[in-house]
Amino acid sequence: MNGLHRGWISAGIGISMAVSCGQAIAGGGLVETNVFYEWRPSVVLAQPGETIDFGLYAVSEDGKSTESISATDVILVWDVDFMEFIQFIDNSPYDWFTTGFPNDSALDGLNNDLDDGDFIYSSFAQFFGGFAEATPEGLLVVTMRYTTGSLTLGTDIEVAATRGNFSQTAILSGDIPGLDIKGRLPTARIRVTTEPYPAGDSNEDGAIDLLDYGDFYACTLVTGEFPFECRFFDYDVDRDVDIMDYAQFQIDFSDQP
Ligand SMILES: [Ca+2]
Ligand SMILES: [Ca+2]
Ligand SMILES: [Ca+2]
Repeated sequence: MNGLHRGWISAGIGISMAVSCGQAIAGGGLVETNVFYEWRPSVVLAQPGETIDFGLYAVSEDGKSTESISATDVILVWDVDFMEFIQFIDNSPYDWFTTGFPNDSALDGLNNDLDDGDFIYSSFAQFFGGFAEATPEGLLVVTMRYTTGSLTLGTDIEVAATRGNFSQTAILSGDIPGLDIKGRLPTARIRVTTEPYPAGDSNEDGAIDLLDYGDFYACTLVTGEFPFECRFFDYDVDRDVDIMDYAQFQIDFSDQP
């Protein structure tokens, strides 16, 4: 289905899902975690007031096989000072039976207000005609549209494992009824800035070289609040300069004049 939706929609018979899918009890056996969620994009530099579409993908973890999915529950948490939720876009290549925001007012009430920094999104696969399939390349589950707010060195849209007393993020298996097969959960990181600046090039002389390396090293030693001048080196926008950033700095580094 294509289209833009703000509320809960149901294709087919009208149903109301007040209860979100809970974590499965796997009959005393090992709980498999075969599918992980992923944001695309996961790191964004944006201007204030910019609209960004974040695709949420379900990816099969072993990189080879596909995994059958019967339902997904996703808790999103974000900071309303920096990101405003606009709507979800039902643009999955799979035709979900239902997709959207269930009424959970009898539970944690995350969906009583979609603009307060949290909600739980749910989708259910078709009962007949085939479940959804998470592939190694990733199945687009849904797209979440946000607009950026105030300037920030970095803010997150986090997929949270749990929220409140009842709500849980889950991916239910299509092969084993009730089994939660979710793996690791992603965070999208967004820097809101009016100042385009070259990553890695802290003295802005057009080269990423030993002159910048001195600054990079100094930024790795920082403790406490992340300094504005270290923004050049925080490639993954998680408000630190560490080995993850060094990996990209190393790739970009040139000692040529
Ligand atoms: Ca809410
Ligand atoms: Ca430089
Ligand atoms: Ca970093």
